[in-house]
Amino acid sequence: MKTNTYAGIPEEFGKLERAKIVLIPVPYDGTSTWQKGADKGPDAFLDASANMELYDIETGTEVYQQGVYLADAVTENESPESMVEAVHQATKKYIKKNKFVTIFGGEHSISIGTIRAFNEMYPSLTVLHIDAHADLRKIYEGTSCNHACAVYEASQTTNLIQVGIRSMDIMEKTVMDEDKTYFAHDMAVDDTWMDSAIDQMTDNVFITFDLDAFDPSIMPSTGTPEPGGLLWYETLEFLKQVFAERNVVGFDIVELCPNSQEKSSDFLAAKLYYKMLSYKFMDEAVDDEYDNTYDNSKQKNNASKFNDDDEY
Ligand SMILES: [Mn+2]
Repeated sequence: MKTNTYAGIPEEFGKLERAKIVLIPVPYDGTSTWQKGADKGPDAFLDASANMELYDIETGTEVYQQGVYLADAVTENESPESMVEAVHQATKKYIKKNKFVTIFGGEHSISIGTIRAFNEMYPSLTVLHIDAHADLRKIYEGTSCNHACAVYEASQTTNLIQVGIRSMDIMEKTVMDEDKTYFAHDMAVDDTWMDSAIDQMTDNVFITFDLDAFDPSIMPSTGTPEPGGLLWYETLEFLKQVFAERNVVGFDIVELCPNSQEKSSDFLAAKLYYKMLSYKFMDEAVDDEYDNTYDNSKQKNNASKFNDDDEY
C-alpha cells in the first residue's frame, strides 16, 4: 500500500493500540469472470481516501479521531480456499482485539471469509448483503469460494437479507429467501423497503457491500455493472438508519475495479467507507472505550462457536 496511514491521518490516530477501527485491505481478484482489476481496488480506495476531507458535515464529526489502524493487506492467493481462510483468520484476529473491523476488497469472494469470522464471534448474526447480484451459487467454476458464491454460506448459517438485487441465475431461486430479498425493480416503486428490511434484522448486523449495487451512472468502475442500481442519498439514508437502529458489528466493501480515466468511483468508495464509519461512531466520544460486544456474546451461551480458540 502506498500510504502509511489510512487517509493520511496523523500517526497517533493510526496506531493499533488506540485505534477503535481496523481496516484490512484484501487485494484479491482470483475468480473474476469478466473484467479483471479488483485487486487494484484497495490501492485506488486508499489513494482517494488520502485526498478526501475528513470532517463529515452531516454528523458534525471527524471519525478518524476514533483511530483507524491500517492492517497489513491479506495477499494469500494460492487458491480461492486459502484466500478465504486467510481473510477469515485476519478478520477474527482483530475482532478478538476488540476492534471495529472493516475490510476493503478485492472481489466479493473475500466476504466468505469475513462473514465466517463475524458469524463465529457474534450470536444471531444478520448479514445485510447490498449487491446487484444474488451471489447464491453453492459452487461456481469448481469452487465454493468463487465471487458468485459470496453469500451462499451466509444464506445457510446467518439471517441473510439481500438488497438491490437485479441479476441472478434461475437456479439461485432454490436457495433465495424471497421474503428477505429486496429486488431493485421493487425498491424503485416502493418506499417502504428500508423499514421492512430493518424490521427483519436481528440486533447484530454485518454489512457486505458490493459496489455494483450502485447505479453504473455513479459507480462505473466495477467488474460487472448492472443498470438500475442504487443512488447515493437513498443508500446513505438506508445505511444511516441501519446504524442507528441496529448494532452494526463490522462491514466490508468489495468490487472496486479502478479505471485510471475515471476517478469518481474511487472517490465514491472512499466516501462511502468514511460515511459508514461516521454513522457508526457519530454518538461516541473520541475518548470513550470501544466495546465491540463480542465478549458479551460469549456469555450468552454461544460457547461452541469459540472452541477453535486460535492464538496470534
Ligand atoms: Mn455484485
